[in-house]
Amino acid sequence: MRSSKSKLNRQKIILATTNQGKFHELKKCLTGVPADFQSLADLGAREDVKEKGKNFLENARLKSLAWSRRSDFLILAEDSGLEVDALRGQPGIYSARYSGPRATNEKNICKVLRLMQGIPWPRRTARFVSWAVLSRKGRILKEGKGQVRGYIAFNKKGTQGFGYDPIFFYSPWKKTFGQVARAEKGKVSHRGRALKKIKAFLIKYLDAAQQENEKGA
Ligand code: ITT
Repeated sequence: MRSSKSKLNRQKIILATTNQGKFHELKKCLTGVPADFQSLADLGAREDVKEKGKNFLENARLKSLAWSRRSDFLILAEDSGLEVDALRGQPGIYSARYSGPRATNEKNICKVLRLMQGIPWPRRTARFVSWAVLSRKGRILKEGKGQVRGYIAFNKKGTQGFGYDPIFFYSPWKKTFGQVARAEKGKVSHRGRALKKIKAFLIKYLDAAQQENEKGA
């Protein structure tokens, strides 16, 4: 008979990110999934995974697989970033560290606004992209991509969210992502869209695992 401890373990999902803003959004996007979400700190993780990939998908796979080899839990990792058309797709995969090794959200935003000076509204188009990868024990179970289009605002607006949210203007709402609550953002965001596919998969996967468990009990 399987122990109740192993049952619990099977329902633990590690949201493998070092970014607190991302962690809370991932958790929000997965509301309704019957699992216990934990952070990398719960894995006792010390060192980070090097993001050596050429694109978001490669980096998301690298992170998810690396953490999944270090534990038995389901691991969800995500790689995302901002692509600005007038900057030929920058900052892209370098979004987190765009302003250098000691980058902060504030410095990254300043750099984008500086490079965008004098660029008129119609040419300020941009998109956020997200790739989410769920894996377990070194095997990928599901991948999901999401994106959302918007404009780079002339100035920062709003204090919610994280990263470039205060300068990402979402036209249908006439607001930046920095001006909306987490749950609202998740309905249209790149992350929310990528996570929809993962969420549907997880609900079926956990249900099947639960049934297996009950059969074996
Ligand atoms: P982990 O790799 O540990 O998950 P990270 O912040 O380094 O944390 P990424 O490498 O995926 O994650 O970089 C994502 C960066 O892109 C993030 O730090 C922000 O600067 C930006 N970004 C991504 N999604 C965003 C969002 O929803 N709102 C604002 N900025 C976002």
